[in-house]
Amino acid sequence: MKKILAMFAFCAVLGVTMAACGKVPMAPATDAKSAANLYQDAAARGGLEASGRPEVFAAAGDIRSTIEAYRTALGTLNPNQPGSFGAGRREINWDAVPAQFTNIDNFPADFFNQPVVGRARGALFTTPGTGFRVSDDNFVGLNPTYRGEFNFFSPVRTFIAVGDPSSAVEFFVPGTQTPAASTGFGVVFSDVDHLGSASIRLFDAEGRSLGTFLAPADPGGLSFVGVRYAASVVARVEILSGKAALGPDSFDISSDTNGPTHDLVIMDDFLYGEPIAIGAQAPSSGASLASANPTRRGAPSDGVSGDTGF
Ligand SMILES: [Ca+2]
Ligand SMILES: [Ca+2]
Repeated sequence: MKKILAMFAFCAVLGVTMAACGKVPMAPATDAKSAANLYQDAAARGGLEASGRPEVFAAAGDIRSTIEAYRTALGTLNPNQPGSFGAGRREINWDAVPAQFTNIDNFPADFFNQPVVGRARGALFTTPGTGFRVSDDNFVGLNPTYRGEFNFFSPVRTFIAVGDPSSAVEFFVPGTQTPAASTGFGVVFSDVDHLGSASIRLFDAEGRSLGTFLAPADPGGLSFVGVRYAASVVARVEILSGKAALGPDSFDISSDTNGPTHDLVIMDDFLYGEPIAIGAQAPSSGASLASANPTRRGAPSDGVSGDTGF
């Protein structure tokens, strides 16, 4: 009871919605003292003052209702086509990534910003590591000891950075080189054994930190953390997915392997607000695009959506 009360107190401090908050106490072994660190360094940042207090959505275990609440907060799912719709959201679930880009260590960093219907989503990936990998077997092909270690949220493909557990997402007007900003970003993690092993740090267009937000732990299960602002202020997101990179010689702390182990974590769905050109908060281009294609909002007619698309 003490732990649950403390968790609700922490939720109130964070401004987590009740829908999301209801899921947080399901996180096993997430003690209240650690949970207080879920919202780390935003308070001291001028960026936060300029951007207002965000809504934070965090859950572990059964994360579905929290993700639905986050989707509702971000707005309608836009089709995967070039240009900004000025509002709503985009998603990446990796699941329709073609076979030739799956289970390789050089998944294209600009795959989801290419000016192609189905791919254009305004997200460019970077990493201090050597590349990116999309897997259709939760990375068992990379290391057989991972069997049963990781799970997908959306079947069946998942994602990691190669050679480093850190990566970043930069936003662009989808399918263009025009820098953009979003109302927020959320990501699903799998096998967060310890609080602090998975997090997102958001930055505004001037490079100011808006805060670091930790994913609750759920060993062997799924975790989610998502943040949303009222305005499109998030230009870049740094993601920490585990304490070490996955690889043939890298083992999770829950494995039976002798030798050094680390809390390894993988990623699944990315959800984020529609990228809007920086300095164009009034959705001029997006509004014109949306109004020119009014039937393209919501469930896309081309059959490529966040659930069934890439
Ligand atoms: Ca997936
Ligand atoms: Ca782990």
